[in-house]
Amino acid sequence: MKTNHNGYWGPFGLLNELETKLIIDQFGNFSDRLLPWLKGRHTVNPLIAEIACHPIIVEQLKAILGDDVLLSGCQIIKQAPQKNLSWHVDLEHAQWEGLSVWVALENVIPGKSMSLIARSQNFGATPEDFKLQGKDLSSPGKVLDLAKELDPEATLVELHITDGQFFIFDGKLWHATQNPSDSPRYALLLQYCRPDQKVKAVLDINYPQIRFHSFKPECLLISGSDQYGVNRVITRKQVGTPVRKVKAALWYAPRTIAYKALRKVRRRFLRWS
Ligand SMILES: O=C(O)CCC(=O)C(=O)O
Repeated sequence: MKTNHNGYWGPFGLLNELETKLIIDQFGNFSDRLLPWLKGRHTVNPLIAEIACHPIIVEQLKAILGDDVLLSGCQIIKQAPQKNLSWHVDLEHAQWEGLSVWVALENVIPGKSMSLIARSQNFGATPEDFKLQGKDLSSPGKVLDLAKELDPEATLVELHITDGQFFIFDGKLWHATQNPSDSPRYALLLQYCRPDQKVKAVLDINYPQIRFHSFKPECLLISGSDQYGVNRVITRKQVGTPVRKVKAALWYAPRTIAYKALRKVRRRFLRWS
């Protein structure tokens, strides 16, 4: 993977207001609860697969990953008013090498919604590692001070991105999101890799922990071909077929539902995490 010094690329223009609304509507058209796994919407939802294959995104990805590209996972993310997601890396990209694309859909505020530490993809450690060591990462200034100890040229970037635009980042880049407004904020996360990377299906992300399903997830071929055969690869034509939707809802999704129910019981009665 040809990464650049900063660990991110963009923002680039992609969607108009109508298109961003159509993506948000997919929440209602196919509930998250019926997905084969948390980040498996691309297997059942043709519109999301279409956006993931958008030529403007693919052109940028090919310049970084080469001609052969898979979509390993995706998620429509609703961030509640006044909520934030503290500093982290995309934990799956600690397991396999990949890129994330974040598409701003609604109520993204330029300079206030997405924060990055440029060059942090090479730190070899995550913000969670430092939190576990007792470091204070409670403000962007403190995160930057720590980052500068690791790389004096690291910088804090409050990304100037607006609804309809996307940016690409190395999965190991430190980032955080905030919604300082009184309305929900929506974004689409798309995760890509080369076909030689072995992808797993995310079951649960609870920073700094990530759990995976035991089944092999379906990855969508975005460009080129798969010469490796380490993943289950599908093409655009296979996305959202009735059989795939029924299997997602009746065979795969119940595993996530059962896991969540069990987790609730453990937390309530056994105080497990
Ligand atoms: O959109 C968000 O609030 C979170 C996106 C993100 O940082 C992630 O999924 O890793």
